[in-house]
Amino acid sequence: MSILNTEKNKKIIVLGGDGFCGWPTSLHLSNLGHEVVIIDNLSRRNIDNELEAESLTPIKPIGTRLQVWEEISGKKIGFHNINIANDYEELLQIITSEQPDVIVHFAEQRSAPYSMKSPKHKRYTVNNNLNATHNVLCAIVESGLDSHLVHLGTMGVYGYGTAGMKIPEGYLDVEVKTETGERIQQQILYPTNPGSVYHMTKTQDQLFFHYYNKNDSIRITDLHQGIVWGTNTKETNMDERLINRFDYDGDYGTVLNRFLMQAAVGYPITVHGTGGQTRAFIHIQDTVRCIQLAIENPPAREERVMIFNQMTETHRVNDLAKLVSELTGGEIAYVSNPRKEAAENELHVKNDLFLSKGLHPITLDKGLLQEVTEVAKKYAHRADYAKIPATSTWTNEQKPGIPTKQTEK
Ligand code: NAD
Ligand code: USQ
Repeated sequence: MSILNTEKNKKIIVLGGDGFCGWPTSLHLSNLGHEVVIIDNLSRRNIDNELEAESLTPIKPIGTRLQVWEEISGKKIGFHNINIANDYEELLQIITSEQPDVIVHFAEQRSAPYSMKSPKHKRYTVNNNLNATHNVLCAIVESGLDSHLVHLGTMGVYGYGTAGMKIPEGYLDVEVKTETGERIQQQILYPTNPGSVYHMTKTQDQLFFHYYNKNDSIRITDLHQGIVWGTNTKETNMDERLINRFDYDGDYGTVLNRFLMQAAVGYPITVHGTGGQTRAFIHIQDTVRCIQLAIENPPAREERVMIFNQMTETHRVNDLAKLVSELTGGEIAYVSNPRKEAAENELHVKNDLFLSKGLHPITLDKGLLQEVTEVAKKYAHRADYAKIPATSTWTNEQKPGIPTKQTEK
């Protein structure tokens, strides 16, 4: 096994580096002095074409983004357009020639509603996400390198019920009774409970990680991230042409950014059901900082998969709607829930690991909410109101015109 760069500055491949989290992360890591290479097949931009929905912010083509970054920072970011779920030989060739110290893996289909739209979308999400993750692991082993894999997972792997306890960081302490009646303490992967086909792919990623870590001693950090809000970071704010995506449509827009955008353009704030769902949140500026911290604190060889809960706070959807409404004067609309999810849930989460590594969480403050509202107002003329409603439903019963299981006569 070859020994990689032990200097402070590392060679880092960012898979999915053109996306909402990947782009600001690539800039942040480049700005810190790391050598960054992006791999992205631009599938997210193609999905925009498929859905006829664009980012509210006018994102530039990847070539322009990279050229502008070089102009203003003097730093070059490499780019390869390949599909990591299909193009295994190309992926292996890039890893072998680039010899990355770290591979950050964002390259998956990440929308739960998109993953539930139709059988085609379910199958695409499973094929893309599982093959992407497995190909990366397989290529690291085949390359013979000791690259540290940092993967973006989701809080949704746990499900959102907590049985009165704080969700631990990946592993659950259990006590089992042996055949001789002895009681033994063990730690197991926290039982998974996905709420969509997309979330299910992330639970399956966990098993790939467990296996390759056990069998091949791959060093892996899995970041169980909450819902990301905000749009720009220090680096994407440096030039308008570096602007980050802002998804607001019914499939890719996430709840808090949607609420802020809706209020900014005068559209009613769309709370699903009673808004009793509680979820974990993190600001995009903290996302990039957490990835930096994960890279700076790699697991040792032979150490098990390191799992962090990458979130800073939890909120109930209805409370967020009220907060945004108070801040902006926007009206709230309670709409029927297109998803199959608990009407209400409590959520308590441990995030001690990132705090212990030096994260100073950005929490929801009015100034930052105002900042997102300003961005949304600035680009309100680009909004297509027809794309705002969430129309992807979870079951056939919810889909108009689709036959459902017949009851026996
Ligand atoms: P995104 O869709 O904006 O970015 C993903 C990028 O990966 C896109 O640029 C896409 O083109 C690329 N990609 C997808 N499949 C690929 C493939 N097979 N080969 C090459 N490139 C491919 O998503 P995001 O919001 O930046 O999320 C990034 C990661 O973070 C995802 O894995 C997601 O599950 C996780 N995450 C996101 C959030 C959030 O709120 N956005 C929250 C928790 C976790
Ligand atoms: N919701 C509304 N109104 C809306 C949109 C959403 O009430 O207009 C509700 C949903 O019903 C759900 C909650 O808000 O209860 C969160 O929905 P979301 O779309 O913001 O988040 P989710 O589908 O869970 O997915 C997002 C990212 C995904 C990531 C996940 C982290 O798209 O990539 O994995 O957040 S987590 O939620 O912690 O699992």
